[in-house]
Amino acid sequence: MSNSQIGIYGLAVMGQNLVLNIADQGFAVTVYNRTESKTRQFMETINAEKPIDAAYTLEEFINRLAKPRRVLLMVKAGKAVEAVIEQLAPLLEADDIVLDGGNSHYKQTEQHAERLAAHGIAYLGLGISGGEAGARHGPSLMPGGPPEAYSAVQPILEAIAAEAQGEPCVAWLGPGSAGHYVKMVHNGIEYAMMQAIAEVYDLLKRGAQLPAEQIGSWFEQWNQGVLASFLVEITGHILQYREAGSSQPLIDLIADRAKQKGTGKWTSQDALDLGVPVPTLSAAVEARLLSAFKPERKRAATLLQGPAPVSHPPADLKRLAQNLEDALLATFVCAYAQGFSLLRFASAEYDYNLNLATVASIWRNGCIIRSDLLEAIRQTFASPHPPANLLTAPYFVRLLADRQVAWRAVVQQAVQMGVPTPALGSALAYYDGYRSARLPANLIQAQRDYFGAHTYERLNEIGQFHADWQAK
Ligand code: 2AM
Repeated sequence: MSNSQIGIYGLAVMGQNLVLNIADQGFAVTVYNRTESKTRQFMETINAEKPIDAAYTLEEFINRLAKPRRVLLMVKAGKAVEAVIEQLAPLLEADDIVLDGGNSHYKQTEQHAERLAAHGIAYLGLGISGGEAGARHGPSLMPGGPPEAYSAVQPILEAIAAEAQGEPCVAWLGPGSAGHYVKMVHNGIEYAMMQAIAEVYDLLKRGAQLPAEQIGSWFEQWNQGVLASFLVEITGHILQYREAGSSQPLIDLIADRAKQKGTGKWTSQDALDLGVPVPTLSAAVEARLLSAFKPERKRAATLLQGPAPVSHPPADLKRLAQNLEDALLATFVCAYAQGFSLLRFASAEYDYNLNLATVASIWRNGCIIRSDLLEAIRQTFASPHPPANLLTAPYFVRLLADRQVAWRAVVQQAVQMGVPTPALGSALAYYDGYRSARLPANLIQAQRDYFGAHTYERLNEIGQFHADWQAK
């Protein structure tokens, strides 16, 4: 029988959950995994009624699929994707479609697409966000590649995606690696939002000396207001979680060394290559790097002086909560602003022709960075004259104007307490830098001209100038 509507290669957690989601929408799926035992185990756990069957050889897998074949790869990005493409290419035919659902680097996606295009096989880079639960019940999907290939998988992707205001959180984003690029930037923004939340937690824990559960209940309350978002919501749960029989919140027992897989770093690297500032996204990557230096930090903690420790929690906790809510919201806005600014430049540089309103639209639900802010962001980019940067859209001008005083107070307090806030602080510096009609780059230019004769431009005359700086 060759009638499955899609084949899924790779049965790790995300793969398994996507298979179940697709089958629940009534599509027939054939699954395959390199390690056969994993396939057998998976097949034992599922209800026999579901339209899922398993293949144990690649030939069998490919032969079960209706033509044009649709094969979704859910294997590790990098070497695994490369190896699997090598295996599949000789078995597939022209017009077949391969979707890569992993976090492949966008440049690799371009290479794979080229390699398969030589055989007439279409390659779609498919960003998938939402973690395990998203994959199972509705992720945000970010596809890019040949548009006609997208049309051939559109009904499946639309059926399994999350919904926002009745619309599926999936849309064709652009040609080539557009989907994986957008997913990469999504993750960069995710890093920044997570770091900002962690800093607020730190200010309340180390600064105000509140217990985790109380901090958690604040996040829970914030999630009912303007900060409503997946990450704020789960933080409320996390901080209030105790293992059965434990006298301590689990969060107090978790090692403070953050890990990463690379998408956040890639976002910063590409932003640097394109010359687009994304300081808060980069600060979050750096904060994770510093966290990994645990033994050095422990030694430095015994040597380096900070301010005198706070001996009692701040008197006005309500005020503090309000200020932190404002600072976190403003930082979220800056993280989105930096991410979208990067997308705008990347779109021009790589010919993605991205529609930023569409990107905001499919991030409104299903994905890790979903938040109520994204509807306002969508509306901003859908307006007839969208601004170059989110910060200057009237809605966000007002939002930040109303919060900047509290935001400054938080950063100021953090500095006084010696609690590092690279995300909250870099976002504020980005805001202040962006709203500065004049920056001190005149001095940078003068220095460059002084030691390297790099020349400078003048405000009062057109041209390139060089001064004889040491002339008396
Ligand atoms: P495995 O179960 O055989 O290890 C996440 O690790 C997924 O990627 C798993 O399904 C894993 O298969 C698969 N994977 C990792 N490396 C692979 C490779 N070189 N070829 C095929 N699948 C691979």
